[in-house]
Amino acid sequence: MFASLPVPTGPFEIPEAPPGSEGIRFSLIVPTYKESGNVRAIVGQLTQLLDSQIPNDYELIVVDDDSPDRTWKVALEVANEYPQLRVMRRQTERGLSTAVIRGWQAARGEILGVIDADLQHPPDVLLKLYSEIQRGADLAIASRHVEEGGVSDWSLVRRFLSRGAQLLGLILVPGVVGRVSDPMSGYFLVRRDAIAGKRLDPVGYKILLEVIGRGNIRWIGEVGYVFQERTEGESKVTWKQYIEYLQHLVRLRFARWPMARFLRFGIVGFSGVFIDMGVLYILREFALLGLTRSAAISAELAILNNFLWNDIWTFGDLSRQQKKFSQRVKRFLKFNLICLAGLCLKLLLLNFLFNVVGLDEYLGNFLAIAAVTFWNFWVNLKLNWRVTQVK
Ligand SMILES: Nc1nc2c(ncn2[C@@H]2O[C@H](COP(=O)(O)OP(=O)(O)OP(=O)(O)O)[C@@H](O)[C@H]2O)c(=O)[nH]1
Ligand SMILES: [Mg+2]
Repeated sequence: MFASLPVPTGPFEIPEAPPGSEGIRFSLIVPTYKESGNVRAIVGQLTQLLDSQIPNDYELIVVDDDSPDRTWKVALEVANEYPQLRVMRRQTERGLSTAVIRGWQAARGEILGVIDADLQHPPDVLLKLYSEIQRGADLAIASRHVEEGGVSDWSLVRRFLSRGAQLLGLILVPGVVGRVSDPMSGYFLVRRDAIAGKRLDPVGYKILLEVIGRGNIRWIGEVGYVFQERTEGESKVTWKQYIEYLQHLVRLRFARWPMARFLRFGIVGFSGVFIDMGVLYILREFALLGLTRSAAISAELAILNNFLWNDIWTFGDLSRQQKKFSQRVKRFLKFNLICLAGLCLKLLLLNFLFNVVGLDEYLGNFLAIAAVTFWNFWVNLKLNWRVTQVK
């Protein structure tokens, strides 16, 4: 019997060139956990299919997490009959996404892929995915939400959860989730060079999000498929996967969040508080102006202060590219508008948190300020200090 493949260690990073002497065209990972009843069938079907198209130029890698039903052992037996099959048995790590990456790290292919072991992903779709990559796609995804796609017999609750998760993803990381119709798909192929050398940081089940979020993916192809019912073994999806999914979205959000810039923006905002308070004090104590007038003047001066620092420092690299006086004035006016909208948003939010949620008013105020800071920053980055290419 063959020995199992050594498990790669260290960071989750795919090497630029395949390990060992010779590369091949295609490596397909089949992650398994308690799939002893499926592994023979899936390997048989995949081999038949790939032998007809790219004989001797592919490999299948079963990555099993030391399943108690000894899936790895069954897979090793099957490997005696199928020379293209290699088996990796992981005994220290666990989890679907990391299993796929460990498999890819050991893979020799130029094109890397993943398919479920439980026959829910119809094998024949693989050739369509493969031809998408041949046509030039960096990533080819089997999708339930394009033509010819669907789910066979899902309950209303499961459909709802699946779509809800997608919507949440769209809100948190539109630049990742919004690029594809089925971001939850676990059936796809990707070019090695699109993800090689990138540090992947997977949590949970959704390895595709990681590939789109951190890879260098320009062209994405999608192929419809119908998610089949399981006939052997059982699902491993529990509430834990939903929590991990959330955690993953937040990580991806911050991976793309311009942290240094945001910190500068926060510091500038903080300085504005002192200007606002200081000027208010001076106007009230020494100029003896009315409260409303004093507060309006101090707020506007704080806005001016924040604008100048943001223009010079926070977004300095961007404003230097458009430094005409008229351009600065325009930015200042826009900044005012965004601050005003932020103020309205803050009042709405505070009212909601206090009157509807029932939070303490100071806690509510603090949370509203935090939320509006994120909002202000993002809108300013996207709409105000953005460099437009149009001349
Ligand atoms: N190596 C490894 N494989 C896993 C792990 N969890 C799930 N898998 C495999 O990943 C694939 C997808 O898991 P499933 O539990 O079928 O998830 P699903 O297809 O999204 O959900 P169902 O429709 O409920 O089956 C299967 O081939 C599983 O055996 C894991 O922790 N480690
Ligand atoms: Mg499944």
